[in-house]
Amino acid sequence: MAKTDLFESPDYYLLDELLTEEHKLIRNSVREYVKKEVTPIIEDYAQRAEFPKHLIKGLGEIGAFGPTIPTEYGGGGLDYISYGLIMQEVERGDSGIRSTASVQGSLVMYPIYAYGSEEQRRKYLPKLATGEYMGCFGLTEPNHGSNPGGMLTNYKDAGDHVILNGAKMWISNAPFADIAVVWAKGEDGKIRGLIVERGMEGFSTPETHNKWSLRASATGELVFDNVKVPKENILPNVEGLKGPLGCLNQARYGIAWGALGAAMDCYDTALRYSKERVQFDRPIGGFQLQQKKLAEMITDITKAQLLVWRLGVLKSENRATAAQISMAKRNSVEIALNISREARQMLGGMGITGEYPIMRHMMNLESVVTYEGTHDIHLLITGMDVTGLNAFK
Ligand code: TGC
Ligand code: FAD
Repeated sequence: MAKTDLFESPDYYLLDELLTEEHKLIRNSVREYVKKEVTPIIEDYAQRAEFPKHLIKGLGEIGAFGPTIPTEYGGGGLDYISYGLIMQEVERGDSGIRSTASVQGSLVMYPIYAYGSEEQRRKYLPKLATGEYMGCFGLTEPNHGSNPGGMLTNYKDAGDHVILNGAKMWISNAPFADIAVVWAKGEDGKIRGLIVERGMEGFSTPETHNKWSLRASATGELVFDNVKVPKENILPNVEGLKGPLGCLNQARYGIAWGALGAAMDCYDTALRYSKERVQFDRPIGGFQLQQKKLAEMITDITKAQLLVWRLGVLKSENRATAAQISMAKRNSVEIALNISREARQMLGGMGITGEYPIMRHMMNLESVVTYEGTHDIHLLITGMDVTGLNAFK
């Protein structure tokens, strides 16, 4: 049954005053889209573990694919606050839908824009911006997740093309993607990005099943068995691990805002429920223990909103560091997970049902806290940044 979306966004410190009219317009139009198109159907798709493919066109129309890519390539030409607000609103609907948008914009369009040739930009970006083409990003391998530098996927020179071999796993959008930006080692041991197209012989994308998290997002493997990739599909302007990690900066930034959207939805749901649900002849929101939960939730949301807003300003000025982005990604996901767990308890038994979005957000966030760098990896990035000492290896 389609659900009515009563979401009201918390703004305890009047942070709307920090936004321009354009920011608010973008945020509100995405919010309306999510209320109309995503929340009424998302629970059913998540329960069935199916990606709602019909949303792709609309996501392209609201500018969720490549908001910061220049308009001449079909992107939105927007600043980073706008990008963040779009991700916040989309993830308020569902982290899996935000994943699709993050991968498309930050992990497929961004590397083609930042590292690609002019021909590659013109060939792929406009179609990716509308959703006519969908993309995925292959970095993680079965034996190389947190340590992507050890990857085994490799390519060998064969004249006008290269021969690609190896496998990637846990790849969002893989089962339906038209193209994959794949990171692989050349014979010189250097990592480069290749655009692999669906239909190339030896390239397959088996779907990953039985996920308890991000059920409305399609995840799969990328398998390369002597795939002939034309040399013109190699991204010419980057080599080394900084290529994929540069893309992750973009996506992690989007998650820092996105996870807050999920947190806000859980808080808003719990707040409303606490005023309506009566036990011992009183709304449960009148009990101190429930108020403690709500007060801590809104405090955490407000602090995180300030952090991502400031990060957005720095990012728009090209001054945000990778370590600052790590801190914000980690913080937003941590508070969102805690809020989802507390909010679920506030709904009692109803909290475990699909009548409310909280349990879905909570389960989704278990992926968000792992992908794009795990919680602990981001902590180590902060640790290394402040001490100058590397605790990874
Ligand atoms: P390290 O030696 O530190 O660095 C290698 C080179 O990369 C440079 N670099 C960065 N460049 C840009 N942005 C960053 N954030 C960067 N971090 C490092 C670095 O300066 C160096 O450059 P150069 O010129 O000297 O070569 O690398 P390391 O091997 O020690 O690894 C460091 C570590 C652990 C932090 C890194 O590998 C890491 O972040 N691991 C986590 C892996 C990860 O996040 N994977 C995500 C896969 S994609 C995904 O999850 C998509 S989910 C999408 C969705 O559905 O929403
Ligand atoms: P591991 O690296 O094996 O880590 C296991 C544990 O060890 C973690 O707790 C980790 O924090 C800890 N650990 C590792 N190294 C250290 C260390 N040095 N010090 C202390 N602790 C350490 N990848 C892509 O390339 N593209 C995608 O589109 C994509 N989408 C994904 C979608 C989903 C739903 C999921 C779950 C994952 C996705 N990933 C994707 C992969 C994701 O980025 C990895 O799962 C993540 O980077 C962690 O790698 P791993 O799972 O191999 O865990």
